[in-house]
Amino acid sequence: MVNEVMEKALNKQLNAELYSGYLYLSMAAYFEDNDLAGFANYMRVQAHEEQDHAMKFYDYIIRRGAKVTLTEIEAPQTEWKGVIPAFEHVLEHEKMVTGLIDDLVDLAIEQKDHATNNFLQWYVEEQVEEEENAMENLAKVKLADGNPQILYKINEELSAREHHPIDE
Ligand code: OFO
Repeated sequence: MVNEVMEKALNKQLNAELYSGYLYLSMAAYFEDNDLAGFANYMRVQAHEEQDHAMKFYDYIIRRGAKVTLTEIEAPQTEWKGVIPAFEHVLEHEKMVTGLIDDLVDLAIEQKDHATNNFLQWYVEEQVEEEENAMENLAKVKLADGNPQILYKINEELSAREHHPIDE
């Protein structure tokens, strides 16, 4: 079983993952509204991935005999000043999430909860990928700055992204 301190912290991270999904779905809507369907698809898939991250916490909390408690999800930003500010936001957001996961790992170690520490290592690795993707995408859109042809190509490329369920 997880103790009450871990139960609270895991539920808090479940909420943070749902918020990430909400933020990326909001970005998807923003790109739809700006006729960038490929960018919108990318963010929609990202939102789906975040939902998977949340459900992984959901399942783990239950497996450890604790209770899932859903709380209010903060309203995300709805407008950005273009693709570069949007992808800068993604990178900043993912760096912040990495910090949250690192704090959770610290807490699990402090609480001598080795199983939770082990469970969280999946997220530690996932955050490396999340930041890597965010940096790559930001570099790409910066290259396209002021060049509609490159932006069009990136938009096409991002339209190919598909959702794949998490491997256990
Ligand atoms: Fe859940 O990784 Fe992004 O936020």
